[in-house]
Amino acid sequence: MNSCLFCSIIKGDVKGDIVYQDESVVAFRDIHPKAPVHILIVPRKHIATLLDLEQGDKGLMGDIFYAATRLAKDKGISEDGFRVVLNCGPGAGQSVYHIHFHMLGGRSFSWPPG
Ligand code: DGP
Repeated sequence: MNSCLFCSIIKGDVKGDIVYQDESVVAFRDIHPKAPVHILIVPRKHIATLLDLEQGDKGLMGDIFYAATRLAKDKGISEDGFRVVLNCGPGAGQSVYHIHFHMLGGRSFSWPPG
């Protein structure tokens, strides 16, 4: 998946402001932040969309949410609250086809999202 932007960030071929990594997950700051804290949490494994998840990826999703809890505490947004969002497909606004969770915090959020 040489043409995948997030695979390139994970490999270090494209610069990313990495704030967390473990054996299965990498998290880096979004280049166009929509909140004071806006971090993208991605699996090292290339998975294009949520619909491409396989049975063997179920544990990986737990790894991602565990990383989110670590990051929330580390970045000081756990007390006030934060949002974790995944966009799947063009109608939801997905623009990078390597599955990623947006972690947003540091301000209030309205519901429903736009
Ligand atoms: P989505 O629209 O859900 O696919 O979100 C993709 C996000 O990726 C968007 O918020 C902007 C971010 N993004 C795009 N290009 C780059 C990049 O080169 N570096 C970083 N850190 N983020 C990027």
